[in-house]
Amino acid sequence: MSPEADAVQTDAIQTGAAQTGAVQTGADTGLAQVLDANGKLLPDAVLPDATPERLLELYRTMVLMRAIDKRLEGLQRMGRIGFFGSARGQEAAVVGSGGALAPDDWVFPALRENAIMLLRGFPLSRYFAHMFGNTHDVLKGRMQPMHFAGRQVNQVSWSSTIATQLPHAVGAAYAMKLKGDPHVAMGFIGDGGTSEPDFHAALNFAAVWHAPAVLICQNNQWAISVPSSKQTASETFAIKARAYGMPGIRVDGNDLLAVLREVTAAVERARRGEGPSFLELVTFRLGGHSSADDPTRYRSDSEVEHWLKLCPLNRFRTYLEDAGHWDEARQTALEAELREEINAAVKEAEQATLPPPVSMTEDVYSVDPPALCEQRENLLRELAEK
Ligand SMILES: Cc1ncc(C[n+]2csc(CCOP(=O)(O)OP(=O)(O)O)c2C)c(N)n1
Ligand SMILES: [Mg+2]
Repeated sequence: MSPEADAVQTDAIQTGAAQTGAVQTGADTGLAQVLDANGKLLPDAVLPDATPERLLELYRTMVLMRAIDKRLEGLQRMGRIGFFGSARGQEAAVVGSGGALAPDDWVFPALRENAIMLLRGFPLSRYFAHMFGNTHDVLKGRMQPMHFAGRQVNQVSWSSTIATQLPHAVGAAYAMKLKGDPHVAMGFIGDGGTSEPDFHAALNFAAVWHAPAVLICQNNQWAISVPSSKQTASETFAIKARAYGMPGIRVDGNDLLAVLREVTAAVERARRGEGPSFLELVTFRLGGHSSADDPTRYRSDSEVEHWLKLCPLNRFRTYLEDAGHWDEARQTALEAELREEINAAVKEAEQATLPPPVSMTEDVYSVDPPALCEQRENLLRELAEK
């Protein structure tokens, strides 16, 4: 992707200038949008098929996601949790994608899509339990924080090895097809992950097998310190889908309504047996790569300020207010309600006990091999001697 192409894309998102009358859709070099930079409906905008109640539920999850992000950042800075990866700025891409799923569909996330679990009913207290690795953590404190999983919401744990989640999603989708299971697997990858061999393998197999998979690239402009312009020489990320033989769709990832509309269309295509799709959601990571990163070392303040003006929460809120579904009083009440919910969840998570160290020897074998039994006995003896 040339720097010139980059500039054009940014401009398109900022102004809605790519729109010449009809809203672009289904294109791998255009940009599907519903809202302009300020949250006003574009001329001839095609809205997603969603009730006001559903849109408000999605908005609530976006505000919750932003509030959790802020709280986790503070907890990490105080040393109360060990690691944190922000998704600030990517709320529309995450929630709009998750909003397209049916309850029994599957999610194979990368680092920043965890809020989809909350949208699909995963309890907040268990969400925080994972960040503290306590006894209520479904992963029993064995994973690094931010590697959530939830069987009850069909969300598989992310592996830190980037891009591996895409072949997993495609494999699961193919298995569903073979079994006649009418569900869809959604897999996420970052712009940086597209340079991994797993990206190629996943898209190729998905298309050849005609798997019911929806594969989503969150192009948040950076892969740690590597900008998207240095990640690929392709015109866009979405255009790569052409080479594999599946639709590629490029969407304004800070426009909740556009993401919801386009991802829903891809999910429906997959469910109808029409095969996989690849979507590029154009967005921006407002925070650092993780709590171990200092983004001021490699990117300018003006770039961040540019994207702050395109805040997905503000744009969607303006739309909701214009449609008469939202106002300042409701916003204040929601923020107070979420603060209380988060406070209660953090308190509960910090007060819960940690899993006993010996639990690390459990859950792998139905019958433990002798070597593992010996290690467990040694561990128990050492702990008793302490
Ligand atoms: C296979 C592999 N290579 C390198 C890394 C180190 N690494 C962790 S995150 C990351 C960048 C990921 O960028 P991107 O895919 O754009 O996702 P984002 O973090 O922006 O959401 C890299 C290189 C890794 N985890 N796995
Ligand atoms: Mg990235």
